[in-house]
Parts: sequence; structure tokens; C-alpha cells
Amino acid sequence: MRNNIIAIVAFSFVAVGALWGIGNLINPAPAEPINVEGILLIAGSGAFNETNPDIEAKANVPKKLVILNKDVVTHDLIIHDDSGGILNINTAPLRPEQHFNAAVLGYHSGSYEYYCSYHPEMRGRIVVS
Ligand SMILES: [Cu+2]
Repeated sequence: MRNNIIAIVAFSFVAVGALWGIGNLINPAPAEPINVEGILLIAGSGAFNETNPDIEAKANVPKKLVILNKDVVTHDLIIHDDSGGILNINTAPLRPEQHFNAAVLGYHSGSYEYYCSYHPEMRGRIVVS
């Protein structure tokens, strides 16, 4: 009886160890974390980040873009360019405190517009070089 318990405990350790080893083989620890540069645009009354700043990007190097609505009214953020020079974005309506994750990804150098479709004064440029 006692030997059986010892055997069960020993087998459990072996089984858990084997599963742990197999798990590490299947899912090796990730290498260096990838640092992704990002931008936070906060929609407030009349402007993104108060000044509708230019966003600089290098062609074919994506940048994380988070749009956060900290206003009391609905906003969105649109990038719409038919030339194919930049990845288009449409956050759909963002209500207060909602956010949207996107990427700025320019394919060709140039200047592209971002804007809020509700408020024409909320517009800035993405400059891809
Ligand atoms: Cu707006």
C-alpha cells in the first residue's frame, strides 16, 4: 500500500516533468521582446492631442497607433487615401472612453491626412519618408 503511494507520487513527478519538457519543446520561450514604437492619439474637444500633430513614419515600417476618445462626444479617426500610399484606417464611431488599436503603415513617401469625420477641424497629417 505504502509502496503504491510512493510509486504514484514518483510517477506523478515524472509525468509532470515530462509534460513540462514537452511543453517547452513545443512552445520555446520567446526570444527578445520586439519593441514596437507607437503613438497615442487622444480625441478631445476640437483636436487630437490638442494640436492635431503631424505623425512621422518611415515607409514600410509599421507603427502602432492607439486612438482613445477622452471627450464627452463621439469621434472617429479616418485615413482614406486612394493612391495606395498608406494603409487606410476607419475606427468606426468611438464613444467616450472607447479606444481603437491600429497601425500607421505607409507604403510610399508622401503626406497623408487623418481626420475625424464628425469634426472637420480635427485633422492632421501623416508624413511618410
Ligand atoms: Cu471628432
